[in-house]
Amino acid sequence: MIRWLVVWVFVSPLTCAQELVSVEVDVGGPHADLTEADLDGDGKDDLLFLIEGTPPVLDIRYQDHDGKGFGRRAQWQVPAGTAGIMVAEVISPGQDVLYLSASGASIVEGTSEDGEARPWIAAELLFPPGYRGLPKHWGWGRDIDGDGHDDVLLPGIDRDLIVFVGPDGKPKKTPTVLAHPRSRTTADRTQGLLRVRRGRPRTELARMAKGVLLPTWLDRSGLHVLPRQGDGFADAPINLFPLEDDAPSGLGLLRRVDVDLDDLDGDGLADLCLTRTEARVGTIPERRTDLLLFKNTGQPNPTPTQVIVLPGVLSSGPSLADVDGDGHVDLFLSVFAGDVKSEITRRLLGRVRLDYYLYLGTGDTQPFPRSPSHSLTDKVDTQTFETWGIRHRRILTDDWDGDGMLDLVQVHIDDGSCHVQVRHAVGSGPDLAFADSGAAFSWKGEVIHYTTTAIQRGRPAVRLKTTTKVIYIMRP
Ligand SMILES: [Ca+2]
Ligand SMILES: [Ca+2]
Ligand SMILES: [Ca+2]
Ligand SMILES: [Ca+2]
Repeated sequence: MIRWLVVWVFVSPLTCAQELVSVEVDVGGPHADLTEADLDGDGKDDLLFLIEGTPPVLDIRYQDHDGKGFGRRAQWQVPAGTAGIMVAEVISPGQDVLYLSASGASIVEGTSEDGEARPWIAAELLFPPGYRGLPKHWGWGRDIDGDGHDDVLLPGIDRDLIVFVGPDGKPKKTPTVLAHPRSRTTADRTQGLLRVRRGRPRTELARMAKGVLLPTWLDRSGLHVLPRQGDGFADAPINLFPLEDDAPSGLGLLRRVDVDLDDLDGDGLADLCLTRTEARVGTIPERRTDLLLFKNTGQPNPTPTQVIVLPGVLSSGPSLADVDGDGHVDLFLSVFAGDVKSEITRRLLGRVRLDYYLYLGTGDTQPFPRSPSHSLTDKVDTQTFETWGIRHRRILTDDWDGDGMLDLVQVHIDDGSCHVQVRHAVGSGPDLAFADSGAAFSWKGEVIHYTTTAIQRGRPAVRLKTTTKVIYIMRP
C-alpha cells in the first residue's frame, strides 16, 4: 500500500501534464556554432554562441537559476590565432573554455566576469600558425585519471598529447606524449609553391578497457587502442578490431565506413559497431549497407558477432540505448531504399520514404534479432529529405516521463510552424508501442534545424533553431 502511494505521488504530476513549455533566446543575427555548457556550475547549461567577426566573439547567455530563461549575457573575445575551442571542467565548479592555437592553449574560467583568457599550457599543436577565421568546436575534456578533474587530449604537432590537470586547475606536469599515432607529412607542389601538409587519424578517448578511457583511433587496418601502462600509456598500440584492407577495386565503386563505440552487451567495455555502405556509381546509384557488430574482449577480434544487412542506406543512427528499459541495449536507426526503383520514384514523385527500425536487444551472444522488432514509416518530400536539419522527424533518445522507457519525439513542420509531440512508450517486447496522445507544443516560425538535447539535468528538451533564435521545448 505504501509503495503504491509513493509511486502515485511521483507519477501523477508528470502524467497529468500534457503540455510542454518553451524557453527561447534571440541571438539577433546569425551564429556559426552553439555549445551548451554549464559555465557557472549551477547544474544548468549556459549557451555559447560563436559569432563571426575580427576577432570572433563568444556571445554567452547564462541560464537563470530557476531554469525559466536566459537573462544574463556576456561577450568574450576569442584570442587571435584560435583554431579550436574546447570545454572542460578543470577549475570547479562549472566548465571552462580552452582556446587552442598553434602554440598551445589559453583558458577562461567559466565564472570569469570579463572573459579575459590567460595562458594555460604552451605546446606545439597541429593547428596552422596565425590561424584566421572561425575556430572549430574541437571537443570536451574527459577525466582520464579519475581524480574528478577533466583532462585534455590535444593534437600535438607530431603526436597526440594528454594534459593531466591538477586540483588547482593547472596542468600537473608537461603533457604526456602518446607514442601513436604519428603524423605523416606530405608535400606537393602547386603552381611552383611547395605545400606541406600533416595528417593523422583523429584520436578519441573511449572506454575500451575496464573502468578506463583509452586513446583510440581508426585507420584502414582497424581500430587501434593504446593500453594503460603505469601512469601513462603503452608504447605500442593494440589493433583491437583488425579490418581487412579490402578497398574495392574497379571503377565506380565507393565505400564508406563509419564507426560507433558503444557497450553492446552491458559488460562496461565499448564494443565496435561498424557501418559499411557501398555505392555503385552510375546514372542511378545502387547502394547497400551492412552493420557489423564486434565484441570487445580486450584481445584482437577480427570476427563480427553479428552482421545486420540493412534494407537500404543508413540515414540516422545507429543509436544504441536501452529503449524499453529491460537492461539490454537496443538499436534504433533509419534507412531509405537505395535501389533503382526507389530512386526513380524519388525523382518522379518528389517523395522519399524513410523507415525507422528498432531492434530490441536480446541479451544473447548475438545482441540483436535478425529483423527489426518494430518499425515506423515516414514519407518526406525531396526538399525536406535533402535538408539535413529537418530530415529526421522521429527521434528516440530520451525518457520524457521518467518511467525508464525512451519516448518517441515526433516533429512536423507545416505552414511556417513546427509541431513537436512526445509519444510515451508503453508495453514491452512485441507489445511495445508509442501512445498516440502525448505532450505537444507548436512553435510559430521558420525552423531550420531541430534535435534533442538537455540543458537541465534529467529534463530532456527538443531544441529548435531558426536563423536568429534558439528555442528549447521541455516538460513544465
Ligand atoms: Ca549554468
Ligand atoms: Ca583528471
Ligand atoms: Ca532493451
Ligand atoms: Ca518514458
